[in-house]
Amino acid sequence: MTNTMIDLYTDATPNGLKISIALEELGLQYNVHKGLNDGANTSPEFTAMNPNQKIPLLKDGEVIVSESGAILYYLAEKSGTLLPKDLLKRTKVIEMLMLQMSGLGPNFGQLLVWGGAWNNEHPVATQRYAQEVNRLFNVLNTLLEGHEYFAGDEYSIAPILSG
Ligand SMILES: N[C@@H](CCC(=O)N[C@@H](CS)C(=O)NCC(=O)O)C(=O)O
Repeated sequence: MTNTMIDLYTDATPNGLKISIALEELGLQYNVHKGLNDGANTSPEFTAMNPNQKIPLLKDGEVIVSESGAILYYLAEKSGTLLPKDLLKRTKVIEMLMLQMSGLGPNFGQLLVWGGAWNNEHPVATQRYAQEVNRLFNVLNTLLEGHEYFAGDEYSIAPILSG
């Protein structure tokens, strides 16, 4: 593992916290940059690193990675931990990664916007995302049944993503 100082552009959001948890679990040193203050994420400097203008973003020397799932995957590969070696177990962790990034994350985000930030102005939209989030919570409960963590009994990036 290279020992360059990691720079984390983040904020107190669910996606941002995933990366802080992983870095702390791995005991890696890192500098934190507030990513959403005063339009920091739309500044020319930040946009040059991530044209999508979203946090979290991780800079590790020459390596610049955005998307919380991709960052967790990078940190797992870099450290050689948090991903099972066995192909099937590893694939189950990737399955959880995909489910979180494509299902839970976006739907929960929409629920917070329609139901919270926009004061439930359009109840039908809030209801649509609330239903989907509840459905996904039931899926998570089922996936946890009989297992220590999401995606099996080995600690990995899966519980960090979904916790
Ligand atoms: N799929 C992305 C989502 C990133 C995302 O939506 N970040 C939000 C904060 S959690 C953001 O940067 N919002 C600022 C904006 O949209 O201007 C990930 O998992 O990293």
